[in-house]
Amino acid sequence: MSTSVKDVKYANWPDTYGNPEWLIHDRFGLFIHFGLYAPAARHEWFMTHEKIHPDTYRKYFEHFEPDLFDAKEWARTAKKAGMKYFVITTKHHEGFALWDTKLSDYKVTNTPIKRDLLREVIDAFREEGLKVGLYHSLIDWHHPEFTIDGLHPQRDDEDFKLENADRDMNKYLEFMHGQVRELLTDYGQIDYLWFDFSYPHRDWGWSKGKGAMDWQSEKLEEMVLELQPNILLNDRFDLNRGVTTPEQYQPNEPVEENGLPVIWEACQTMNGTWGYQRDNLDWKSADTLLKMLIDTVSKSGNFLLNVGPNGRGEFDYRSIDRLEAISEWMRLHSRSIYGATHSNYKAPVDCRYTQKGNRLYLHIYSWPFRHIHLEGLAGKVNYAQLLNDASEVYFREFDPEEVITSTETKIDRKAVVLDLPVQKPNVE
Ligand code: JFZ
Repeated sequence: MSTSVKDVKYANWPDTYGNPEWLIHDRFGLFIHFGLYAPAARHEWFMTHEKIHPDTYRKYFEHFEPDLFDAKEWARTAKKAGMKYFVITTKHHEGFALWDTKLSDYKVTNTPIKRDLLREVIDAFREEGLKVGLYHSLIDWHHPEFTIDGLHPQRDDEDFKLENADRDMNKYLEFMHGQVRELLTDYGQIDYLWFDFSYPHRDWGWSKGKGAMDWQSEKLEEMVLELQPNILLNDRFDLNRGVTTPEQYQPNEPVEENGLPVIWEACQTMNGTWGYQRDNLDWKSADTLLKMLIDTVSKSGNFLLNVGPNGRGEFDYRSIDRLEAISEWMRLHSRSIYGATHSNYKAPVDCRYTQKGNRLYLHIYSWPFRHIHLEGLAGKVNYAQLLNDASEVYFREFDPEEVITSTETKIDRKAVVLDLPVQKPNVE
């Protein structure tokens, strides 16, 4: 018996949103960025970086043919890696719809692949028991009514100011809200909606950034909750509520606001880019990624790890290598991840604690020592073992404050499980 998170008050969680218990429990998800930027293979922002006009960009639409795409394979890979939910780009800033939308011709079913790939992904992941999350870009560089701002690929076109005078954001909003309505109507239960993103404070002089007023976020939120009352939302549509999503950085401690915990999710890349980037050499090691996952859970956060499938629709071998290493670690250590939170005990140098009831998991990032001193645990440890093989770990009390665990084994990245006689129910 654990106390339900329904009873916990979170600073960023309104009663009107769905119950976030599953998200907080599951901790680990797969982010997928898949669109026309996959065959271009040079970052999902290249349209803006290279100032490519939508007419020129169209060639990627005409050549989009991920013939090796296999949603079931993606889903199996994610499940094996211990991921319990996923979030996929339905439309990124480029404006291309990965589903058979009725509101635009710029959609996957009009490309050579001709299939509703989003539906295949949702069906396959659901089948494997993962919760369904949809990423949807508020920004749209393809739609002719979306006003050109400083992030737009056409920002330097000679006549952009004239063009803006002709652009009507209200028409874009009708389209954008309509597409969100489709996504939340035609694909069964959607567990998580991940909007991206708002930048109201940006000001380029000739144009301003966009936020809640520009997206009509209140109205959007109302529609979303009406269509999917149990849905979870992130906070990037600028209403100061919903899952907060620090991007490509790790907070220093559990996130709090006004003394209340905040539901947060670190979204992280494997190589610094979200869309597939062939020539990227910036790959994090599997070890680093696992440390990031552990670090996140040790601060009561979620970890959303990205994969950018390539233009043939496959996870590239460098992503697969990492996911396989993560799978093996998770097979042996996921008990220290699912349902775990931060601990109030202070972890030793280069270690992290995660805790679940009276189980304290000591994650040792590297093993430079023979002994590890655990502050504040004297008289509190009943039993200690390695998590990977349940082998006993020797410990003794050192002074009134500390416990020492000691082992000759090389236990890099392994967790030591400490059983504490705390009068809390064991929720494992
Ligand atoms: C956004 C996208 O632009 C990017 O392509 C990717 O999809 C990522 C997950 O989200 O990037 C952002 C959004 C917001 C911030 C930074 C990057 N931010 O608020 O600092």
